[in-house]
Amino acid sequence: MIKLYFGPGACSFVPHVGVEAIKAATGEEIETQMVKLHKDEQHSPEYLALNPLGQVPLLVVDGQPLNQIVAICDYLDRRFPQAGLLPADSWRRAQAMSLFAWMNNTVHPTFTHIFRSTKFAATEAGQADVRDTAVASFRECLERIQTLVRQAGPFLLGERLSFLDAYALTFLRWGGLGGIDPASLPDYKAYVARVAEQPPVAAAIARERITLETYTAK
Ligand SMILES: N[C@@H](CCC(=O)N[C@@H](CS)C(=O)NCC(=O)O)C(=O)O
Repeated sequence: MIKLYFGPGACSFVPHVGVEAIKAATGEEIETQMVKLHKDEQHSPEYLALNPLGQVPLLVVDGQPLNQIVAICDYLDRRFPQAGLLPADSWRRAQAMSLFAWMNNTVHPTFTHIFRSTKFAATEAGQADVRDTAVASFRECLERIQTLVRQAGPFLLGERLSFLDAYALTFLRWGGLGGIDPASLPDYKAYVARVAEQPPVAAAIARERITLETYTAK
């Protein structure tokens, strides 16, 4: 039995899209369980027993927990290659993992500095500085993704939807929350609209009850 724990709008959206794609491609029953991050459910004793890091996503396979997006997605792809969520060819897979690793180890933590600046500076002025610096870095990351989107098509890895598209969609949503107007990244915005229309992505968006419009002009 497989179960994915996710937080609405969080990075767990990446394996969540994968789970929906796998269900559609194979008919496999995979359970999804919402963790309300704003209610701190990720720090409940029951959840911490499964994931001592107190984070989503978490995949539980026959009672065994697995954390970390890249590991979860690699496992899902190897177990259900029919869903085609990562390339099968060794070189193309390595290139995909290279981009996936950058998203996970650079873009994602940059946003953490915007969203959780209190973790990175003690004073309000310091936190504002961390936030402003991180917004500028995050914008550079989004611009790199927009360049990659322009070179690729219709999806980041070409013809097939992959985990990377779900991550890219999540980053543009987060950018909106951080004050980055998606209209200033028009090709990225159009690509995300295209990604959101794909049935597994639309299913995950509906299950998480999230919208793409997160930006509000100041
Ligand atoms: N390195 C982890 C990062 C996971 C992560 O940052 N999860 C965030 C949501 S995007 C979380 O659960 N935050 C809850 C908290 O920090 O309390 C991974 O790749 O899975």
